[in-house]
Amino acid sequence: MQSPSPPAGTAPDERAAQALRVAAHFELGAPATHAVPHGSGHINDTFAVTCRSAQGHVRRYLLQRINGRIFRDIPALMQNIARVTQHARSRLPASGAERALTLIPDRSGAPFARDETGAAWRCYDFIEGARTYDLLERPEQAREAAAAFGRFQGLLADLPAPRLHETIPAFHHTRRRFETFLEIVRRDPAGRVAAAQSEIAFATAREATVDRLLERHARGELPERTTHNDTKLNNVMLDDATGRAVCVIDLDTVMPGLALYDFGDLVRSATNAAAEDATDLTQVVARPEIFTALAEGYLATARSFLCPAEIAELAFSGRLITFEIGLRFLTDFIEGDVYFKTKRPGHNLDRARNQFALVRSLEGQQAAFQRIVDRIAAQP
Ligand code: ADP
Ligand code: GN1
Ligand code: MG
Repeated sequence: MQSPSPPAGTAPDERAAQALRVAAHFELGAPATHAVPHGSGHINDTFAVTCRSAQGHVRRYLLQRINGRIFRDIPALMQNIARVTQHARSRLPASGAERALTLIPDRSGAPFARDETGAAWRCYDFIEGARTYDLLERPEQAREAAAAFGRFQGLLADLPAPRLHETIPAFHHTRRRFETFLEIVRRDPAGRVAAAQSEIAFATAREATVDRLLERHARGELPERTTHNDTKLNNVMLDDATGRAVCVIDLDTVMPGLALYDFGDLVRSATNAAAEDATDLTQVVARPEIFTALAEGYLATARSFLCPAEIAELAFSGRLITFEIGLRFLTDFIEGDVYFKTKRPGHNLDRARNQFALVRSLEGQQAAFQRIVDRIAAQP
């Protein structure tokens, strides 16, 4: 490619201009005329690219600069995504409204292209007439999202061997996340430990929860499955007109995992009455009616393959994954904001405080949420 990547911190319009240049390396069928930053993901740089043919036909694509600091083996990552999208497409009924992401190859037929700096980019068909939600607006959206992720797990149950690559090793290994947190606190590389004393105390006091699912997995009670592992609400597209789930997206972490990690992250991202980074913690509560919709939606599509031990841990999984992601935000704050994109000083600490407030709310409602799961699971 001709143009180097703009360095981190480059103005958004310059980044978009680079996306436009990179678009020329993919098989888009018409020249790219316009690129704008898109979405609110914390990991990749995402752009909506518009192409206009000589006849005036307009078509959009989703172009992403893959975060190469986080994903160390891009060929393996993209091999996973190619296998998963092909398999999902072959399993989804052609007549249904739901679809799989479609990768657009580069001009050499490869599933990604590298720019002059070595940064990797990929391109998908743009899913039109649908959108993602950072903050849930209606319980029906929770039901749809949870049903879509349950269906997604079901679609991948018969993915032919070999096992998918682990794109981020030990991604949901909560014990290792906890050990990393302790190590970063010990090193205090950015001099921020003093600013996070009460959050560190909150996390340290909950060490006892981190092994529960890992131990049950080690005992053979919770099976390994192919899971999404990043099931936050804004990783599923909902149809603008019908509200129905159209496509599960953000497939970077689809790999071996526990089904409970997916349900847990739905609880984390959908039950919160406030945004993930809201600083008014009085607004951060886990909404029981949303939890009910999640459990109903997820069990509607996943109960046929889940085992009793998985169903028994659904309520706990929300609390665990909310704690785990809060711990990751806190670790990143202490380390100096090296992982998640941030928009303001202290952003990761705000996110950690928010997630820990949600953990408190989930802890307080644990018995009630367990009864909700038990009631739904008992229905024929
Ligand atoms: P990240 O890993 O940074 O979260 P995502 O793959 O989730 O990146 O993409 C960021 C956002 O871009 C999504 O939340 C969604 O709103 C939008 N998006 C992603 N893929 C598509 C697509 N194929 N069509 C339309 N919008 C998309
Ligand atoms: C990241 O990529 P995105 O924004 O959908 C992160 C998830 C976290 C989430 C917290 C690969 O998700 O693990 O739960 O932020 N993805 C990765 O909002 O680390
Ligand atoms: Mg995302």
